[in-house]
Formats: sequence, structure tokens, C-alpha cells
Amino acid sequence: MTTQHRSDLADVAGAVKRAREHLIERQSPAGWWKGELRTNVTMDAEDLLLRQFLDILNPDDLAAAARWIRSQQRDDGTWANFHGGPADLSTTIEAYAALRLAGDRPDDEHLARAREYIVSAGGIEKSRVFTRIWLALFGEWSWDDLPAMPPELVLLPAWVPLNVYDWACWARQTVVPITVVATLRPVRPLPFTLDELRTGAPRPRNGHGLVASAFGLLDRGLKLYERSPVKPARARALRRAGEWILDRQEADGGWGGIQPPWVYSILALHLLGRPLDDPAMVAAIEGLEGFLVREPGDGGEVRRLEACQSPVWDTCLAVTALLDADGNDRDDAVVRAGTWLLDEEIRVPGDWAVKRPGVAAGGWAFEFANDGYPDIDDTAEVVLALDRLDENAVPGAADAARRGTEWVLALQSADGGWAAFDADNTRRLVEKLPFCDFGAVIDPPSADVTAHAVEMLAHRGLADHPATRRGIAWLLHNQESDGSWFGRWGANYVYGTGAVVPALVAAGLPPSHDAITRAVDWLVGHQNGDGGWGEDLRSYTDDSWRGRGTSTPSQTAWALLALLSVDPDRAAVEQGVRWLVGAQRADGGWDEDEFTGTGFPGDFYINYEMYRLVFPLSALGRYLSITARGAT
Ligand code: R03
Repeated sequence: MTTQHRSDLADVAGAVKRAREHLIERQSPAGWWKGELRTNVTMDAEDLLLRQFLDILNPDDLAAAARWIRSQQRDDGTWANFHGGPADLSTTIEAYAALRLAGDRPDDEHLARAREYIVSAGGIEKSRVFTRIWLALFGEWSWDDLPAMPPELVLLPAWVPLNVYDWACWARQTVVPITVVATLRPVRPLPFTLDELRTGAPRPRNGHGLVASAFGLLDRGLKLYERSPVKPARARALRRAGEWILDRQEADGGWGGIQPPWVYSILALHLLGRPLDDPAMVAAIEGLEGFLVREPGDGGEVRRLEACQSPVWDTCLAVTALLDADGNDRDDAVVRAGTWLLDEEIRVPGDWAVKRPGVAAGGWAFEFANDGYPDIDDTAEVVLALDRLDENAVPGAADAARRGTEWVLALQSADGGWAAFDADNTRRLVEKLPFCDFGAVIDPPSADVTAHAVEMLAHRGLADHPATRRGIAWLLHNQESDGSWFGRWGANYVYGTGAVVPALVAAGLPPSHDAITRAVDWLVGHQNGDGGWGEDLRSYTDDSWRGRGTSTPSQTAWALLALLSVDPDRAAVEQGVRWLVGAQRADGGWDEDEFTGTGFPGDFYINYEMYRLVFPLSALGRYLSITARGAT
């Protein structure tokens, strides 16, 4: 080994030490980690509109949220859905409406520029359904001009197409309350109009082909039914929807740990007759406080709402990173985190049991409180972390890991892959409904989640289990022709490939396997000149961006984790490691303005605050231990 190489190793060791200390400083006294989950200003705009609707909008909150929204406007007057992204029409309309609520005037320069863009992009008429629902609540859009959403949906048995269990869990929990709201069609006052944002253009048809035409007819039929005086099942459906919603309220007052079901459930329960001082309503509205981030800003406090919170995910990834850094399973931080994770295990059935009745509960959700919706991604990553703990230091870890493993096995989809929340949630018909113009509405298996499940099963000694073999076959079948894998929940092919390669290696595929060499070639071929990796979110809509973009800490770490699992001796590894070490801040952290998390490809993206720390620490830690092992 050369002197040059040894001094590099000392640099890496220093970087690992600083990152590890930085991570430990950020741990909560209770043992968890939680980075901020940043998304876009529709969260804040909708929060203000909700409070305006309920007549509980506090002027200080309004001012602080408006300050945040203004701070996110770009020079061209628009708002985007992610750092550096293109203008987004619906987001800009919602931000504009929120700032009008805060008293900004249409002829103020910043709103004039926003309006110019909105009108040039087609106005309210071309915005997404969710945006027009918010406007309909204030009489700024007609309920008649929204897709019909009948509450009878909740009465359909689970074998009838389009029943609520055909929808992804996040869509299901959003759509049920929306059917209530869209049936009761409330209109509350707004101290201004948004006429200036309308173009009068007719709404374009929702698609072509037989299915689109059939759904167009269905929509017209449902609207005629809305006008008929006799609707035999209507009262029962509304009652059932109310019960369905109430049954799913979580300990933190919310629904599913995510903003859309939360806010629409508040609206629905209120419209069904619950006053604001009803205990369920109080819990729901107060619970939102826990999702608010407040900090000092220019000109006063700013306030923004998280779409979701990631403590379980952040904590299991942090445990993995710490163990990758020094392998000490007796470390106090690791033990406290492991103990907290055991406490978060979900032992009650949820909606997932509709597709997998009789399966024993035992999994983890992403959030603090989301007992109805454990997910496979979190469960796999928690089990991977628990599996590396010392049972004597964290008693119960082995049993919990076993239950989690069983649950993941049971939630494998029929095609051999794993999705995030449900098994066999693959009915494409749902996507064709005119209502569905934003986000994903089904939850089919993805390469990243399947990889995490396979890696976990292999770690549990189940590499030869038939379920694992079918998972491997799924991954091999779903490799892109260029050798990469698609990243459903992280950006993008770098995330997918960074997840799949270590999983296949853990499951025993030799590094010489064609799928692995092609993946490695793809990664090496997409390394930036500076040694890092980056992938722009435009890769979701434009193939020329696959694997291309400014180097970021999390994406560089994902690529390194894949390469390290195959061949740590490559020049590409050295260069990537050097990029990470060089980009580290003095305090041990990294900066990452880019969004590298995915909520919905094309529509909704996430900046996970912890990604810039946990993944580089894992990558550098693994590099160090592999290299040290090689040196002895
Ligand atoms: C990273 C892996 C773990 N992972 C969990 C990821 C959770 C991501 C946050 C989910 O937050 C949501 C935000 C949403 N918005 N809109 C919707 C939505 C759902 C989840 C939405 C979209 C369409 C319909 C209903 C809701 Br219909 C902003 C597996």
C-alpha cells in the first residue's frame, strides 16, 4: 500500500468519526432520530385554506406561513415542487391564494409575476383536481366541474373493481373523506375572489381510448345521479364513510401520518356534524402542531408544515450507519435507538390484512403514529438494523425481527416483488378515473422496496427461501435495459441500483453475474468528473437525465454502497470516497439542497434532512472496514 493511500485512509477515518459524532448529537433523548421532511408550499397553502375554512386561522400563524411561502418564490414569480425544479402551476396557484389570504394584493409585484405565469400556463382551469377542490370549498370553482366522487365507494365489497382497497393506502385514506366533502359540497366565504387566475378555457378531456370514454360516461352518469332526489344508499354511505374515517384516527390525532388524509378527514368529520370542540376534532387539529416547523426567518418567524414525518425510517438508517461506522453494537446511542424501535413495533392488524387475512401483525411504519399502515420498506430496514444488535443489550430484538420477517414474507405480491404498503395493490383501472391526475393511486411492487426485502431476508439467513428466490427473479426481470434499476421512493436510477446491487450480492449472486456487471458498468459510467454521483429529478420525465445531475452526498453514497458490495478496489470507489470526504462540513455533516427522495415520480418529491448524513456515514464506514480488513 502506498503512503498516499494510507493518508487517505486517515482522512476517511476522520470523516467517519466527525460524521458519527454529528449523528449522535442529533439523537433525541428518547432514542430516535428525525430529520425534517421538506416538500413544497402546497402543504402550507392548504393548511391556511383549511384554517380559513374552519374559521380558526390565527393571524400570527398566517403571517409566519406567508413569510415562508414568500421566501420560496423564485425570481420569475413562480413556485416549484422541489429545489431547482420547473414552475408548477398548481403549486403556484395555491401559493398565490394563500398569500392573498395573508393580505398580499394582486397588483403587488410578486403576485403580478405569479399571476402572469399562472395565466400563461392555462390558469385554474388547468390545475390539478386537488387544487380545484380547495378552490371549490370557497366558491372559486364549481363543484359541478370536478370529477364525481360518490361516497358509495366505501360500500363496495373488496371484490368489486375500484373498491377502496383497490386504491393505494394513501389514496384510499384521502379519497374516502373527499367523497364526503364532494357530496356535501360546502362553500365558505373568502374575502376576495381569484377571478384573475381564470382563463375561461374549457378543461381538456381526461385522456383518450375506450376506458377514458367509459369513465367519462360514468362521470356524467354519476352527476345525473347526484341530481336525482332519491339516492337510496347515500345516507348509509355517508354514515359508513364517517365511521371508516373515525376508525382510522391515530394516536397523534391524524390519519396515516400524512397531510392529505389528515386535512380531508378533518373537513369530512366536521361536515358530517362534528363541532370543532368534539374530542376527535380537537385531537386532529392540535395534532397538526406536531408537524409544524417554526424557526426565525427574515422579518420574523417562519412556519412550515411537514407532509409526513420519518422518525422510524431515520432511526433504522441511523443505527445501520453507526454500526457501519464502528460495528459497536453496545454503543449507547445504538442501544437506545434499538430499544425505541422495539417500542414502535406494530402488533395490531391494519388495512393490509384485507389482502392478507389471518397474517400475524408485526411490522413498522415510517412515522411516530401510524398503526394502521406499517410498510415493507421500513420493516425490512428496521429488521436489518435489529438483526445486527446484541440481544443482551436490546432484549426482545430477536423476536421482533422474527415477527417482522414473517410479516414481510406474507406481504410479498403475487408477481414475486414487494410494494410499500400492501400486497397485490396493482389494479391499473384506478389510474384511469378522471379524479386521478396527481400522484400515484396504486401501490405496485418496486425495485427499491423489493431489494430491501431481499437484502433483509438474505441477512436473516433466508437467501434460499423460495420467497427470496422469487424476489431475486423479480429484480432480474425488472432491470432496465441500460443495467440500472428504477427508484420508486428515491431519486432515481442511482437509488434503485444502489439498493438492488447490495441486495443481490447479499443474496449470493456472484459479482460476475451479468446483471451485476451491467449495473456496475452503469454506475461507473454515470460517475461525475468530480468523483461524485447525482441524478436530477427530471430523470423521472426525461430519459436523457437518467443518472445525470450535480453530485450530492446521498446519491454518491448510494452508488458507493453498490460498488463496495461488489468490488471495493475500483478507482471509481476511491474517487467517490474522496468526493464525500471533500464535501463534508467541518461539523461532520453535509449540505444537500437537492431533493433526493421521491413521493410520487413526476409529481411530488422529498428532501429528507437525514439522507445527507446517514448514507455517507454508511458508505464511508463500510469503505473503511473493508479497506482495513484488506490491509491486515
Ligand atoms: C422512503 C421509504 C419509505 N416509504 C415511505 C415514504 C412516505 C413518503 C411520504 C408520503 O407523503 C404523502 C404525501 C402526499 N401528497 N399527496 C398525496 C400524498 C401521499 C403521501 C396523495 C396523492 C394522491 C392521492 C392521495 C394522496 Br389520490 C402531497 C415507503
